[in-house]
Amino acid sequence: MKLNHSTLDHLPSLVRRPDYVPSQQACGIVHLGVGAFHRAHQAVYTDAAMNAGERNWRILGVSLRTRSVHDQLIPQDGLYSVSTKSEAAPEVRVIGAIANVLVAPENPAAVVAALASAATRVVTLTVTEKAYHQSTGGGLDMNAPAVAADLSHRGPTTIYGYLAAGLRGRWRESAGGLTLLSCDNMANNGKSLARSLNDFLELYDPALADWTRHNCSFPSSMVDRIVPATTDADRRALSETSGVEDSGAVFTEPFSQWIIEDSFVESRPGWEQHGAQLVNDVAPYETAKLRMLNGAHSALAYLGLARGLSLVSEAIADPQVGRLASRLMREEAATSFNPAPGQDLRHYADELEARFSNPALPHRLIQIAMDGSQKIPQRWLDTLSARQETGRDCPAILQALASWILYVRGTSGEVDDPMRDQLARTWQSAGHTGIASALFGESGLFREHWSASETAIEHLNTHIRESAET
Ligand code: CS2
Repeated sequence: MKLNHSTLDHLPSLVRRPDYVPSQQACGIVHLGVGAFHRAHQAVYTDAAMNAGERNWRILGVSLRTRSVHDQLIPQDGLYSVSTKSEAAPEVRVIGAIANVLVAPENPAAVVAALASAATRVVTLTVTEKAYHQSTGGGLDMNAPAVAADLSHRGPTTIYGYLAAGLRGRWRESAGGLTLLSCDNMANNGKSLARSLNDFLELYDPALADWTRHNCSFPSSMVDRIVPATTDADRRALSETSGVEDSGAVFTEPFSQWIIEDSFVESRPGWEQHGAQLVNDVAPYETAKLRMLNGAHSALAYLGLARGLSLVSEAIADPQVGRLASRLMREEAATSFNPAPGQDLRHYADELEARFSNPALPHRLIQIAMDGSQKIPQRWLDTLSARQETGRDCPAILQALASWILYVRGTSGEVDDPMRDQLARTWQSAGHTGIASALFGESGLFREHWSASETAIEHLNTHIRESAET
């Protein structure tokens, strides 16, 4: 049975559906980046709020690049299912929270109008690290061609161009301020968005920069749910087991966490009634998640791929790779920052190992290996830097980092990374013996994040040499 409004009441009873009539609810949120993660995370919390009786919080989704999600969801009236997979029986739930999906390049004016609308009170973002166009030294990369084009009003194509045009519309129409809630895996994601947008607006329209500083808020948030890319086999299995044909289906683990800095300028759904936590300071949770979960993920990815493995569950089960990921989390990442009172990092690491081992959720290492240059600063380099400052080394991270360095050389497969060409050029000029220092030495490409000690460079060189010999 094809999923859409008219079939909603006829779905098999094992499939949970919205307790509200989706088409009768107006939008209150614009979400940039309606990928699988958003559909399995923020949209689920918002759906739960509307199930509990809150009204008019549907989400207008925006795809910044391609039309694939639009083509999956629009013929289904925005409906899609989320299946949780574990050793227990899968649970399938239809989500009614997404009202529409705009494909930004095809209709930029509609995206700007939605951002400017007084009905929109919150803008959430899951656009991935690279869409923030951070320079390797931190802050907005004004020289990125897309940013430069938006600055000279030849856009919009970047998040900054869209937000600037939308905010200008709000200011002109007196539509009120906005909460801009970054849900991407970056350290201080809220502050970082605020700073980069402010840098952009100062050049684009300084008066608008001022209005934005006074009328908008940028809470930081930590988001966590493992959501592998959906495959055709997943969709077929869903149709066989539940009778639901759903092009927009997402498959995820039962675990879900959302910790949000409590700083909203306008109303918002009561997400905290449905599992989210509103706190004053997200930092310790965000740091633990980025350095432990994501840090271990990236290590499993590069070390696992080098050994010919393809899934996270295989890599964590591999005695050497699994032990290294465990050390990275427990001995290096967990000891690199001050936890919040009551935050039990040992228990957190135990939970993470169990989640990585979930046999029912095939999570491909290649998906995690993507965009490494954007991920390793907050996943590894911050840990390396914090521990180096207090004279402690990170043998596990150094081994993983060496594996990434070899990976981005591109000799064992296509590298999917916005810095691919720059990394390839660095490899060409520095070679095996100079690459570690060209990337992480005193004047290396990533020096703002971590300037490696001589000993660390030696360790990296040894790992690189040993790997080249095998
Ligand atoms: C992963 C994350 O793809 C990746 O880089 O490490 O997407 C990870 O699955 C999520 O952050 C989990 O919350």
